[in-house]
Amino acid sequence: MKVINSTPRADGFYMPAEFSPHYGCIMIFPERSDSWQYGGYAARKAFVRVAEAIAKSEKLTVCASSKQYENARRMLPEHIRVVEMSSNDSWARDYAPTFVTNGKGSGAEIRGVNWGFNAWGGLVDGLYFPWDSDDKMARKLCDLYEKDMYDHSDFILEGGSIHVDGEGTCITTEACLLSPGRNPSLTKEEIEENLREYLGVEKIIWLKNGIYGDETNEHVDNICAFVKPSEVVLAWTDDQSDPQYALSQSCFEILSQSTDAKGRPFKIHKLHCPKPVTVTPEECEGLDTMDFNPTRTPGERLAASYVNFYIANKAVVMPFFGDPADEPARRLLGELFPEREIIAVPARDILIGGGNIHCITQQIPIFEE
Ligand code: KQY
Repeated sequence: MKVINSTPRADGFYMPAEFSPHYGCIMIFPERSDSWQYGGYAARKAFVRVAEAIAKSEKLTVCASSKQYENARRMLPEHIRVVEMSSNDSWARDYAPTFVTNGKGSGAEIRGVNWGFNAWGGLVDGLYFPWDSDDKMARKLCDLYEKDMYDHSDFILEGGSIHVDGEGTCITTEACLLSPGRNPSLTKEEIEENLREYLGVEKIIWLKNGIYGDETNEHVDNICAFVKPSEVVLAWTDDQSDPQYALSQSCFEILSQSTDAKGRPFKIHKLHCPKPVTVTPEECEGLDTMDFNPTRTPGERLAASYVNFYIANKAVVMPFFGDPADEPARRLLGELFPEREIIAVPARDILIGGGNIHCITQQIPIFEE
């Protein structure tokens, strides 16, 4: 693996959209007992269901620690590759490389971008310490896939904080990218310049917020996602007494008044959230403490949203929560992705860890093998 001393944009590389055909996906097997209740048993089962759904239509590699390697190999079907790799937790979207490509289809070359990772805010408001093993994963995965790498590790960014349309547009949130634990010495304009250079985009759409209570400082991948160029789904509620109401309204206004990099207005599909999902005392009991503090408290609201889906080549893998909004969400995604099977996976055990299906998957574009 070679470290390239330029930027993707300068070399004609860009991050493709998640809905475009791709080679495969990376996940990380869950284990840490202050993230995943009862030692991660239920989370591992949920991850396996996500993995099986994704691997129906693309190649999947699951990274597992030396302690979990044997479990992972036994629980996952044999067509899923399992490799031993150390990490601090299981958020592939956020610290596996962001892959960029210089073309479409089988003639394309892909390269990885290694952003800096500091557990969603470092010593300011990060979610755990240390994060050094997570931070090394992009480099290790570029090596594993034999892909050259742009090293941009002096810029803090998680993959879940950006969405692109592959045609020059990036959507992100101010709450996250301008948070004091990320890149406090950079202005908004300088942050935009970094996104343009390393994602190969022309235009950044800044939403103000994401999902209420999202501990990542409100990653975009929980509130808004592209379903095709100039078409997005937006997490929504009509309940004016819900603090999410104002956040979703503000996103709607910004998106309605924006155009994408090609000058097209956005078509916005409202994807209604489930009723607030809160942590039970029993779930809290099953979580180990961190620095002598509980990681969750009974009644705490989790950042549940159906927008946190993964677009596989022939399927959309979506979370479901046992809520009346599950079925309407499944129907809407079915209408938006008529050529893909909609696979709904029970996601509460992933949500307790602080994220959902998009957060635990990182996509790899098509390349010349
Ligand atoms: O991308 C994410 N949603 C990750 C959240 C990490 C939470 C750590 N408990």
